[in-house]
Order: sequence, then structure tokens, then C-alpha cells
Amino acid sequence: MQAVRDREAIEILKANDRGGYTVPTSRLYPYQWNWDSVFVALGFHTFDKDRAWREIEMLFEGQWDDGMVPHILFRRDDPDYFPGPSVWRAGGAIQSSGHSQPPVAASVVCALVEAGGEEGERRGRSLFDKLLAYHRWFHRHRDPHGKGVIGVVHPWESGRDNSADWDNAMRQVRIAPDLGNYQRRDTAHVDADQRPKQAEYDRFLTLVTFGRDQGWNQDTIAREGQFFVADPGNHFILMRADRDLLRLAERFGKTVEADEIRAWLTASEVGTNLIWNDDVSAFCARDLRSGQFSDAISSAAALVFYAGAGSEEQRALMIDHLHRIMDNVAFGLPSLDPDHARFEPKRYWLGPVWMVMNFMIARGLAEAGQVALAEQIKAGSRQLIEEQGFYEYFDPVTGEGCGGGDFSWTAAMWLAWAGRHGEAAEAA
Ligand code: 9WN
Repeated sequence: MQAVRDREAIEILKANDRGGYTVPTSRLYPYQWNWDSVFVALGFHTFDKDRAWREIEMLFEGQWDDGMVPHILFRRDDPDYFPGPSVWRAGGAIQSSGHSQPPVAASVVCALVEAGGEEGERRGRSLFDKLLAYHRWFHRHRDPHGKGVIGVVHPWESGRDNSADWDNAMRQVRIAPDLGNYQRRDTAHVDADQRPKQAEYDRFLTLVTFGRDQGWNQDTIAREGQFFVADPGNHFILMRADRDLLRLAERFGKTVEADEIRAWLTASEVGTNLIWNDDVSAFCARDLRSGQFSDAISSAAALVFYAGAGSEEQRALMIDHLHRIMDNVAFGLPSLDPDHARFEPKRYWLGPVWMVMNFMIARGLAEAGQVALAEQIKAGSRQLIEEQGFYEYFDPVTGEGCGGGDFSWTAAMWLAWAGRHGEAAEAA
């Protein structure tokens, strides 16, 4: 099975290659997505190092002048996806969406550089300034008041689109009256029961049209937009990426930049307390306008270990939650606590298991000495792919593969992590 799945995973990455960048899967997602591409680079790196670097370099070709790396790059128009470039009307040399996605790039670049080799050293070094500009953009525009916690201006920016994390804030979003009769394309490719609901799409679109009408002025969007919510996912992922960027800065002798990054980390350690919800004893999303907490414990909260964040007490309480949640499902880690009223095992980010989340969560747990939990998550991930193949996400109760098939980041996570034995192999 190992050899068969290895071969299939390589074939999927090759088939989804569009000439130096990879689509998440054909038809459903026909463009280059930010965090997908970065994870995909880890997969390519196991059999074609040059192609791995190319993936990330092509993503950064779409970087905006202000440092932002958009969540989608539209290199060509494709009627299979909505909303496409004519709706977003954003970007420069390459048309793009108007906000970002989880900033995993510095962490993967750091892993590729540390895997060794002169070529990796050279290509990592030439990406350093771009990564630094990207992180500066996140700290400036997604933490405009310097609270030390990262917000998202659209659920799509979190990469966890219909998570229960956004429920309170999304309820407040007044749907734009002029959305017209737009045609969703996602439900033409995937069972509607496994996708976000129409009311959510209306709000997703409302937020896009607001940003577009502001000419994608990020200050105005964060200040006046209808949605600005502290995201445990992007907060913890950026913290980890800051630590990895710092490793690169030290390696490349960038001392001034290293001090700047250390200051971000100090601020983030303080800011982490702002997303600790005492009512449920967990890290939760929090509306940055009203201060209101979400009561949902999503898989993003489990990234606290990956970030190397939180107090001893907070971390211990999160471990208790993880044991409870893992005992509740056949395959972990579900994207939402099964004890939450909104849990739906097949609906996208309301329950299903996602391989890229598992990869980061397991890595953080292993680093924190929680080896048994980390192994449990990795073994479950491996079994899901072995039995079902390379689906977009998986039902944590039945193990059924859901969403799109032949999925690039699932294939990449197999090659770089779930399908490999031993810590060394995990470094890619
Ligand atoms: C919107 C590509 C992307 C992932 C996201 C996932 C989904 C898009 C969509 O697909 O989002 O960005 O149209 O549903 O939620 O994490 O990057 O795989």
C-alpha cells in the first residue's frame, strides 16, 4: 500500500501542476492558492527539490507592493470557480484576491533550507526579504492597534471558511442588497451537504464586494469592514512562522531584522491571552470590535503547541480538551469539537479532518513532548489516506473521504509526513 500511495501522490502533484505552480485540485479549485502551494512544496521536495522551490517562488511573484501575498492568484480566467478575477478586481502584475491566507510560507522555507544543500540555502536567502515584507504586512494590517493578536477580515483569510469560529461575527454581517443572482460553482463539483451554506456565501460575497469598493485599502477594510475577528489559526501560525523567520534571519546574519522579529514574538506572547476564553477553558476566536468570544473549540486552538505559545496552565487545559475530543471520534483531529452544537462531520470546517491541520498540530504536540497524542493523530491520518485515498477532507466519525478528490495538499502531506515513518523523514 505504501508504494502504491507514494506513486499516486506523486502522480497527483504532477497532474495538478500548471507549469511551476499547482492547483489544489482540477475544476473545483483551478487557480494557485496561497497555503495550499506552500504545503505542496513540502510534497514536491521529497522527489523534486527544484520544483518545490519553484512553487513558492511563483506564489511570491504575486506578492503585492505592500508585502501582502494574496490567498488566490488568478493566472488565467477559469469559469469553473466563483468568485473569479472579475469579481475581486485586485492584484498587480498577476490578478488576485484581495486578502491573504494562513502565513505558513516562512515555516516551510525554513524547513527546506534546513534540509541542507547549497541550492536551498541560495533560494531560501533570496526569498528572505519577501517573507519579511509579508510578515510586516500581517503585523501592520491584521493587528493595526498593536494588541499582539492577529485578526482576519474575511473567513477565507483564515483558510477555515465556514468554521463555527466565525458564527457570531458572521451573524452581524448585513448581506449587501446588490449581490444579484450570482452562480456558485463549488456545489456543481461537490455535494452541497459538504460545502458552506448559501447564507454563508452571501456574506462571503458581501465582504468581497466591500473590499473591492474600498479599492482593497487594507486599513479601511480592517477599520470599517463588517468583519474583523481574532483568529487562533492565523495567530498561532504567524507566531510559528515568526519563530522560523527568526531562525532564517539568524542563519543569514540579518541582525536588525532579527530584533524586529523578536519584538513581534514578545507582543504575540502577550496577545495570546486575548484569545483565551475562560468560559470554555480554551483558545477561541474573538470579535475584535465587540470583544465577544466564540464558544467553539476548533482545531485551530490546538495549534498553540505548534506556535510554542500559551501558559503551562492553558496548555494543560488544551491537552485535556484534545484527549476528550479524540475519545469522541474514530479519526482525529476534527475541525470542530464534536460536543459543540454546530458539529457536522461531513460539512467542510464544521467537523471534517484536514491533513494540513493535522500535520501542524501533530508537529507541535511532538515538540511539546505530547508524543502519544501526536502519534495518534499521525496514525489516524495515515489510515484515512490508505483506506480512502487523497480526498480534500475526511469524516472523523466514519472515515469517509469528502470534498474534492486527487487533492494536492493531501498528496503532499502523505509524501512529507503521514506516509513516512520517523521524525527525520518529517522534516521533508
Ligand atoms: C476559498 C483551496 C482552498 C483552501 C481553503 C479551503 C477552500 C476556498 C473555497 O479551498 O477555500 O479560499 O472556495 O472554498 O477552505 O483552506 O485553501 O484548497
